[in-house]
Amino acid sequence: MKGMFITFEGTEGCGKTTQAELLADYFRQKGQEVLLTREPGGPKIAESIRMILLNKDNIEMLPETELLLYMASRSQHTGEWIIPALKAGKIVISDRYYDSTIAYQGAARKIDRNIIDTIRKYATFGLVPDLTFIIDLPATKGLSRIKRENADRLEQESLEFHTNVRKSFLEIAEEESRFRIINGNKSIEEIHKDVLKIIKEIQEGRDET
Ligand code: T5A
Repeated sequence: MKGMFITFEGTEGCGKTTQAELLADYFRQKGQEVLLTREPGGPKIAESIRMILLNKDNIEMLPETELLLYMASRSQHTGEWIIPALKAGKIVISDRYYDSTIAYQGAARKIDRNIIDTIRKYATFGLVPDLTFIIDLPATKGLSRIKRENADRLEQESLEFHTNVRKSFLEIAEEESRFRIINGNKSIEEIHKDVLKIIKEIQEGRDET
């Protein structure tokens, strides 16, 4: 498989990071070059913005500021890391990308979707993932995996907030063919197998064309 942009999405503690790492290992074992990265974050400037966004002391942050900071972080990440890696033929796996903004800042913070889509197109240079896994898990179950004393600013939000995020991911998944919903209520190994099944189907489809 040539360069491909794969993203993992879902609610807090759904197991995205674990699955993104396992998939990166799978590709590396096959001899493919992989950029495994995350949002908010990645390059230095984007990681600095991440610290502002997740700092639980920043309770006064306005939804508008939050949206623009996520997009600023994403713009640097996409332009500095993701696009050059894809041009070099690498497989890029990102733990979250702009679908998280639609779910968190759109559905949960109630920012107009048209505003998000307009800024998103500019901030990402129009880059859309080739494949997006949504690891679906009830918000309560994911949150129970996170230690409360370590909870960041977003994780501290209400159960209603996180339930809206989950609902939104399931709605977004209906919009484009790049989405695959994975049942997050299974073991780590079983979910990895489900992810690999989809990857292999896509590889076979590509080989036939
Ligand atoms: N955000 C992000 C926005 O609001 N807008 C945006 O545009 C973007 C990009 C990022 C925060 O920013 C928000 C969303 C987030 O609130 P983060 O620290 O990167 O914050 O946190 P998350 O992305 O939410 O990721 P987490 O690391 O908290 O959770 P993951 O990645 O879902 O889960 P993972 O793999 O780390 O696993 C959590 C725990 O569960 C276990 C793992 O071992 C680990 O202990 N686990 C399982 N246990 C049982 N069964 C399984 N199947 C398991 N899979 C994993």
